[in-house]
Amino acid sequence: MPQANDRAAALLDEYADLTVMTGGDPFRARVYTRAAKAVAGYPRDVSELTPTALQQIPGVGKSIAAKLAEITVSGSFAELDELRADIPDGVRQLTRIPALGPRRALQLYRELGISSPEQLGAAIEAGHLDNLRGFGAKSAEKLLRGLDLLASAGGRVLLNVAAQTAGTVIAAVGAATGCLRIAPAGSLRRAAESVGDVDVLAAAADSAPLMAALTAMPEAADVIAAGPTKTSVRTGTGLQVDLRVVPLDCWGAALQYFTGSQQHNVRIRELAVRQRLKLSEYGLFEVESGERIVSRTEEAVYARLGLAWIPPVLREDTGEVEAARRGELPVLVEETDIRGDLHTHTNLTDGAASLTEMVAAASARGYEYYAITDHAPNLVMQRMTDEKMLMQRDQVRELATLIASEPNATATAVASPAARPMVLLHGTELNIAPDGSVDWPPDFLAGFDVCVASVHSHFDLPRREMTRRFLAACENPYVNVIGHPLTRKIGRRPPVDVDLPELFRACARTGTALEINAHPARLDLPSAHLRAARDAGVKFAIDSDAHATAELDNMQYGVATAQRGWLTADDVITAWPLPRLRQFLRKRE
Ligand code: DGT
Ligand code: CA
Ligand code: CA
Ligand code: ZN
Repeated sequence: MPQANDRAAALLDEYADLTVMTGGDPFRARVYTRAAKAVAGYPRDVSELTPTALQQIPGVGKSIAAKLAEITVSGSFAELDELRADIPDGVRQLTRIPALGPRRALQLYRELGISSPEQLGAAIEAGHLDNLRGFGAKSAEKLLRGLDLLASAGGRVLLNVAAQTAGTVIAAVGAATGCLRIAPAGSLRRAAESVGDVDVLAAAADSAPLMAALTAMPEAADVIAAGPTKTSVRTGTGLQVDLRVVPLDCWGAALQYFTGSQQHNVRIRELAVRQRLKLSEYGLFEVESGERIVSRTEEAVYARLGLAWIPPVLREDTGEVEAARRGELPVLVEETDIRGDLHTHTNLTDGAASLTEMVAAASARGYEYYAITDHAPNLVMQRMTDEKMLMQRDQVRELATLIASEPNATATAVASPAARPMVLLHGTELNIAPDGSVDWPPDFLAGFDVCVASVHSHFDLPRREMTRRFLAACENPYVNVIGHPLTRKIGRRPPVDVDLPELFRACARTGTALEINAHPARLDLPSAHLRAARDAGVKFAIDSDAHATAELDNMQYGVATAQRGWLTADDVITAWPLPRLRQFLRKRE
């Protein structure tokens, strides 16, 4: 996705936040939030579009198009600059604290002069919030928890942000004279759920042109360290990039070393020592003679240690070394195994694209089946009604007929390069109420092909009630998938408190799948819980939860999360052929 789009989207978002904070029209703010999402997900570079072309972006009218044009020219727009002048930047930082909305952030600023997360922490400790209207003891406690979460997220970024930065670096450095090989390493290569800094490894005889290419990048705002083997820069948004350059004959050993994790490397090195070998980023050496045995490929390094090559997603020292020694590594689910997506939205609720646009984009991915699952009525702000849902169902059925009769239709709304027509499923994303009930009665639910059910409110229920709530949802014969089960947002919202073993047992017993939500801010169910769930008999739906056509690509992060949980294609219902999936969806029989 073009970087100009992300920058423009961030500014529109900031404008929406500041509008709400200054008591402006919340509807106007929502228009900007929606446009920001659409811009971020738009496949073409907004800085290269004419005002007319900009208005083709969903949710972008004349006035927002003008602002986007202004952003391209000046890096900002006048109305935003005006609002910025009223509110210190730190106050907007406050809104990044989970549990603190824009209005209450402004209240803290106006009434107590608090203009940064640090000042907020100090004010809570000093008891300054105790007598503030609308802030009870409970909310002070929540705010402290939110501050902790913000701090522990530290400077870490989400996987997609790291991947994008790595992509830009690899394009620039890879084009430098003498670059023989280049690849991401570190936590990004392992697809960890957040990334502290981006590690890139390159091979070249002379590193100078590669290092120069890195420091010359417009994104390299600061050069932290510059040397012949390692150069580190920081981007404008504060993300560090470490570039290491090694001779080609050390490539495999260096890639193994810099991929980590550190705990995995410690384990591997112990194994080497026991074989009177020494492993470093330069190669695997015989201790006695000092002779280098292997270093060119990772496969050779692992093989010489008596191990099968271990996929980077498994290198966390959670049993992978032992499994590799015994030849018992799992055959991990791959992105090419994925046959469909069971959780996606359109602009009927909070998506940025129309039904036909989403279906066309899904079809272009070659899916065998695809479910549209817009929000259900109890999420009030989405304004869903029975009528709207039924009307959408008619549209879905019509579109399905069209695809079936014209699988290669290009003149019509759906462009499908797939030889086989994609099957459309009509579904919904239900809301699990605190008592475990969902939006509609059984007879209405029976009309859907698939139901995802998610927690979207009352995140703070005590464990016993939360567990009962999930169990009731599992018992509902129409609920097929529990969406983003822990409802955490990485670095922003903690997971709900639920008895996981009990939830897993209920899912297995009732034939309810747990989602692996692929959105990089969610990655939920988190990989750390997947093995326990699988061992309890749970099946998983890897879903994009796409709210824009470009977000269908997030599937890769869901697959990586599943891999980090050691899952195979058989564990994943969205990797199953349609007949097997349909049977699973008929849980009530
Ligand atoms: P991050 O950046 O916090 O998301 O996590 P990593 O795993 O990318 O960590 P990073 O960037 O500090 O180092 C990249 C890899 O390099 C790490 O996974 C293993 C290797 N490495 C770096 N320093 C050491 C070290 O002191 N000892 C060992 N065994 N390995 C290291
Ligand atoms: Ca790193
Ligand atoms: Ca690093
Ligand atoms: Zn949801």
